[in-house]
Amino acid sequence: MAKSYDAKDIKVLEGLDAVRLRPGMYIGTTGIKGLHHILWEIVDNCIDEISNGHGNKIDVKIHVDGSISVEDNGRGIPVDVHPTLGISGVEVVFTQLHAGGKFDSDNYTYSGGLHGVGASVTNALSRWLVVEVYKKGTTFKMEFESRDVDGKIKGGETKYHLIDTGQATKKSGTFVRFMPDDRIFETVNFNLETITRRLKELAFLNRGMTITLTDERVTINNAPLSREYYYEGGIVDFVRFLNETKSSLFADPILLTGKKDNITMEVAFQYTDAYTENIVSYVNNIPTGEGGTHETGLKAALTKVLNDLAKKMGYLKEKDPALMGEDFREGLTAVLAVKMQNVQFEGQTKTKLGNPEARVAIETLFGQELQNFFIDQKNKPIADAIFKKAIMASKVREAVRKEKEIARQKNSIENFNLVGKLSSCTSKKPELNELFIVEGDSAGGTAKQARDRYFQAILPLRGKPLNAEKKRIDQVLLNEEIRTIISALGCGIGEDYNKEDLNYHKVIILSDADQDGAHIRAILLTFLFRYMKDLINEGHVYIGMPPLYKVSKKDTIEYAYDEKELAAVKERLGRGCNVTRYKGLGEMNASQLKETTMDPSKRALIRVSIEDAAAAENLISVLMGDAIDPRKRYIIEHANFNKTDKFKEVMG
Ligand code: TTJ
Repeated sequence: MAKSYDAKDIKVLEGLDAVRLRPGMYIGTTGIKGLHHILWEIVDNCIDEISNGHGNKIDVKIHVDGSISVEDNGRGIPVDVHPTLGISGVEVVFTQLHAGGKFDSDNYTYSGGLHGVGASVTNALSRWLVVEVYKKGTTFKMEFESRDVDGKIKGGETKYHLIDTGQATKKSGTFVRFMPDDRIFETVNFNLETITRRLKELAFLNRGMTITLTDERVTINNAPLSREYYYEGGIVDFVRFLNETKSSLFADPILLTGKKDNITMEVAFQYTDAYTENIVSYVNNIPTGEGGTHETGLKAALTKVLNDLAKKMGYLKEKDPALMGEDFREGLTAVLAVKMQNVQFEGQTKTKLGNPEARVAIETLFGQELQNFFIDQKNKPIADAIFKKAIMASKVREAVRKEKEIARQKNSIENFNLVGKLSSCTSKKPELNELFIVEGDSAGGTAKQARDRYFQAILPLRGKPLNAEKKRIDQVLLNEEIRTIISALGCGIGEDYNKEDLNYHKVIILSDADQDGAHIRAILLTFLFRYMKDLINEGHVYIGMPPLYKVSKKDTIEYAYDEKELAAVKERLGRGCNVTRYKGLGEMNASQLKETTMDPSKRALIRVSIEDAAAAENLISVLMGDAIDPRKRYIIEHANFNKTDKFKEVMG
């Protein structure tokens, strides 16, 4: 039976004024993040109500005047009068700090940690706020406003107390509309994409909820922009969404759930042929970007249970060494959603779960459920796929380890053999030095003639061994050219990467403007992304840009890097000019290559940047993966490095 709940249950801890005085104490910042925070304070109430089994729909609307409204179809905030405060439940919720059912663990099962400062904070920081409660066949209404009281601007003042408007309705629920105060916030411009992302996430995390978003500031075909999110599968659909651009190893994500010591766990996961892990975790719908105890428990159970099963089911022999956790997480996409009380956040951004009991509960629950899942014979094909992948990952790991060892030895003795193909430069100043990685021996030869041997080194890539479709990264790593790159750069790979040892501060990839060239470039970037991420992050990696066209007229020769430039050059030179399209680097002679591509005063380079690791991983998996459609899409959108983001180096 549901517990009775009315205005007297709402705990009152302190008054409101402090909020306007120190907004940062309550919402972190008065920037764009804080602005959205006061929206999430409202939305959280609706999520709580629906999670407790009352209602199934939330509608968020951004209005033309810049205000925003949120409506649910729950039971409606209590309208009866609070016995000691003598005001309605609605008035309590919006005027008393820390008031709200969520802090009463009898009526509300979980309390949030990130938000949870209460709707009164939203009210205090608004120009005005309107509430309607639909209940008992009628519409209740109350308004709040910001007001000048004795020369002091106050927020969340009662404009009029709760009234029964007499407006009949069959609806049940709560509607709140507010105007954030532009004297508090640096900006009051709600961001459509920020709100979209969070509402979609909430819809994934709360299976069966319908969440709509309307932005009346934006019209499409005379109708306001509107979006709707509803996921029957909840976090299973979330995993599907995360894996959309990847090739999964089995059709449907696995869902495992459980409850222990008042901690509930929901995990959905699926493996793809990618090499990275993607674990997304939440506590009480709050993202835990830095992970924490719940994730630790999940990983520990995954490693332990799968290792046990690997031996029991015969994927590993009794004497084989156990696989490592990372082997079982290669290609893993997982969403972990935990619900618990008294959440403690830690870490730099306070997005890391600290509660030790969460580790224990999740390790136990996930371990049990995972074991049960694989005991079921009909899941054998899934086990086959996972263990095959993990065993392959362990072999790659072993190969990488050996490779590092070899590289280390070579470094300590002499790396004469390995860098044999490298034409090094004479300067010993890494910050000046440039390494050109050039596709093909013949272009490499031309580049050698074209370079300034004082600071430009040339490493020709034969290309062939790299050129096969779908090379695994371990094979790439064993490739002799790649090994040459590693020893030429001198900075080590993976955890051994040390920027102090880097021999060249510009690493310039020079490949043909065709499919093969694009592929070699993608493989090199994949390699650098995975094993020398900081090299990219610190801006050392560049793509060289040979021109696509030569335009000549009598003694004049000009170059164009794309169609637009070609048109401009043709116009400048006028009638009777001769255009040739370069098919590859090999068609240029040394002086042409120097002039167009290598001479710092004339060339153009594209600096390879990683906006963030996630985007880069996507780029890599799109370019390297098996999922044909996303790859095609990607190439169509971003195909030609030569056309986009070109910049001329600024000469010092
Ligand atoms: C209803 O009665 C039982 C305990 O929960 C009560 C309640 O307050 N439910 C509730 C609050 N549903 N929705 C809200 C709510 C909705 C919005 C849009 C804003 C606020 C502050 C609360």
